[in-house]
Amino acid sequence: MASKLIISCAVLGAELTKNSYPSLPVTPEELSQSAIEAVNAGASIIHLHVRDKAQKPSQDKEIFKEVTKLIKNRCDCIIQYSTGGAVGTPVKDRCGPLSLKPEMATLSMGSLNFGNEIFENTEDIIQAINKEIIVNGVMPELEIFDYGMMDTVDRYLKKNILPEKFHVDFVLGVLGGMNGEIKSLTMLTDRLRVGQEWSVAGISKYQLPLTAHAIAMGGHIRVGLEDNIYYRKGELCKNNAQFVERVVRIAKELDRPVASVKEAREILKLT
Ligand code: KMH
Ligand code: ZN
Repeated sequence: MASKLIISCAVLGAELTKNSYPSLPVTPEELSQSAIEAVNAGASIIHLHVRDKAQKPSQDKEIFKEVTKLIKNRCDCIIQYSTGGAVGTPVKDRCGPLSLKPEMATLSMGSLNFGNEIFENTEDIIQAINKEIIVNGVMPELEIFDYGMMDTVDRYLKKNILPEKFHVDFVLGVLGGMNGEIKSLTMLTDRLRVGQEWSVAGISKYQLPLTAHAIAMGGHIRVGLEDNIYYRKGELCKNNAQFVERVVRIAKELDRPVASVKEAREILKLT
């Protein structure tokens, strides 16, 4: 039987600007408010990127600390720091916030074209971030953008490089990565070890169909402005919570109970 549904919300990302989404939450206050609204709507994981005062993507540990404090002051949730940062962020900076020991952090499992840029994750980069994740006792979420990255996961598992416990997230629909067709998702889930918990983050138009399928397949789901700004074609979403609310409604119709934060920690073996 499928576990209860864990909803993650990627509240900001590194690529989006106020030009394309005017009410983008960027300051610590705006970001924490949006995260809290998402949690109140049913999300139990907040995938976090932050911005500096000039609204530029940042891996500044102090900003992560401030946003984390603002969120935790007002609600309990699992906070997952991005180690992807923005395209081109040096690996040392990408690891910067890990010393704050968040419950979770991302670990991208390979390089890919990211629009017209390259999101670089060489073997050295993956292993350097993985090492910092282990040193700080953080649970990684392996970000899979393309099919071959599952081979890297298998190779690392054979070599015993990865921590014992991890979560897997398929990020599908990046321009340069694997598309978000349903058959992409089923090909990827076929590669997982039995019992491995997984989620899917569908970029843009893929978000809604992948949500419905992941819920039915027993996976978990990530939504949020980092991945998609449109509630439906041509209509910008109101905020992060609106996406989470829709996932909760679909899950209810599909008879899949939504996990509380406590239950999410149990499912992910974070406790
Ligand atoms: N901003 C992307 C280049 C992550 O958060 O770990 C990478 C990213 C992945 O967003
Ligand atoms: Zn991210």
